[in-house]
Amino acid sequence: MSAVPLWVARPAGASAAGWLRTVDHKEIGVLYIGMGVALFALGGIESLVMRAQLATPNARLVDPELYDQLFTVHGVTMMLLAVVPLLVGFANYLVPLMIGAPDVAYPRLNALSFWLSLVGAIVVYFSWIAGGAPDAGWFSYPPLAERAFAPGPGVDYYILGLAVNGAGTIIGAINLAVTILLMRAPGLRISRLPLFVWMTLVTSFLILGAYPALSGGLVMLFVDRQLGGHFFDPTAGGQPLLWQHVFWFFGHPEVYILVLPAMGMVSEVIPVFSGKPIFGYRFVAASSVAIGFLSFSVWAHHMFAVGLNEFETLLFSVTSMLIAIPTGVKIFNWTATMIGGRIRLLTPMLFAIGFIAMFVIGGLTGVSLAVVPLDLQTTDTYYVVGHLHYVLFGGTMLGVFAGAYYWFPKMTGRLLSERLGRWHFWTAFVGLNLTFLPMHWLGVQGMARRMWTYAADTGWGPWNFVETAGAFVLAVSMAIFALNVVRSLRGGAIAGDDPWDAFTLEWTTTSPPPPENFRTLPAVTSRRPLWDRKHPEMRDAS
Ligand code: HEM
Ligand SMILES: [Cu+2]
Repeated sequence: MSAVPLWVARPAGASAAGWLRTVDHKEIGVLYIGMGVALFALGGIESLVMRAQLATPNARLVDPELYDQLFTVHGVTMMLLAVVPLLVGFANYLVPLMIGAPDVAYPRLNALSFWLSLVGAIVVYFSWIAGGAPDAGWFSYPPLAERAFAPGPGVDYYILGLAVNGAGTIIGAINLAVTILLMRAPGLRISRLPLFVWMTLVTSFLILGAYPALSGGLVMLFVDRQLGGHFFDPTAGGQPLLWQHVFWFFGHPEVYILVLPAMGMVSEVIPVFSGKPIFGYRFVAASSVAIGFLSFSVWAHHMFAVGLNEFETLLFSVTSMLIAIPTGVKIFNWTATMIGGRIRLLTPMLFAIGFIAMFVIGGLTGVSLAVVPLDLQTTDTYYVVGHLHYVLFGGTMLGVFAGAYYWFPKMTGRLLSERLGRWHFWTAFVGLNLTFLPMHWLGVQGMARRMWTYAADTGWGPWNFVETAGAFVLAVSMAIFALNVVRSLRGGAIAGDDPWDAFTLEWTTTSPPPPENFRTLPAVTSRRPLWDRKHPEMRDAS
């Protein structure tokens, strides 16, 4: 045994060249997470500029053209370039460790995925200095996105960037799915997979179903813009609505691509911090599969206002409401896991509980939007902006923070500070509700989304001011997290292998794990292999 921890001697750790050529899943995971954090910061800055512009009526901080670019790039960033890499990064790092594998199935392909994703993001951002960022919204509807209305290169950078980024994401999904299906430790049957791994598996299939639709649509839009095509051009017999169908066939599953992994993280945190196995494991896993299938059957709920026929309206309204069932199953199971448990209210658990509460709000407003008459009143208003941020910030991001506090010690060997963690949680919780709750009221009062300013006599000023104040509270909250990470990396408490008294395989190896992940693997005879080793008398039979 050498005195120097093995990870210090890693090839990548020492040099930039090492990071460029690494094919280790943990290091690629770290690269992905780094990319996600950087883009999340950019998307956050864009949102702060928008919120500053909207703080008071008749503001002139940015002009309408810039505002269009800001909401477009913010949407693209958050939906595709920031949070997907964050989640894929966690999956990359954790899945092999949680299934007792030395790496992913195709390590070199894994590096390719990451670099394609990053290059795609850079191409999108390059548009800022190459003649103007895209400005047709994150879903880039034609004819607005056609050359006649968006003559600058912004939408072309959007197309090229997302195509390259999407190729990376698709390859990454294949890699994760094959890894989970073929590389599990002996005894780790599918029915014993940790739930984060389950949800990563479902997410991988969602990516494989959804992203190719986006790629195909992007190619068609590119043909329209650059090669004289007319796919979406109504003046030449094209169909603008075709884009909407193709885009939302991707776009709705994308929401679950962002939400399911976060649900998976919460499904790991809640049982450990309740000192109990998850309640209804099979239902939690099966409901993920159900959500996966259903998510491909709801896309036109984004299109109720375009004039669908009665059958389509009814169909997409009903399927959208059906999704509430498997989602409700999960909420029920998490809550039932907590009931009667020995709850340790540490930071990961705080974020997990916050996730449930906020996701319920976002889910309920989602169901309200599936009610077609209500949707027709509120579509393209701030009600929708409020809804989607409860799902994606209140849901996904709080889930990611739960996972970040939970697994940071495994990845770095250091614990994050609980005191700063609590500050981070409560400022995030207060900030997000201040920012996003009043949006529902403004939306119902008629404030349209994507408006760059508003008149004083609308009366929308005060709530907008509250929202902007909330957004800056959120910014402070993110700064507290950054401080926490930096301080812990410098001198946080040493974590040890298993700081949370956890259940699953990743906690049996050192923190951080050695290059080969495991020196010895415990026998897997249940869903909680580490728990069984610690408490042989309480071994469960599943
Ligand atoms: C950091 C806190 C955030 C703030 C303060 C914020 C704020 C905003 C604002 C002001 C808009 C523009 C509304 C409009 O003019 O229509 C917007 C749009 C949007 N945001 Fe955020 N946001 C945040 C985080 C997120 C996250 C985490 C996601 C997704 C993971 C997200 C996804 C979106 C999307 C998809 C749009 C719509 C863009 C479009 O209309 O094309 N946001 N956000
Ligand atoms: Cu949807």
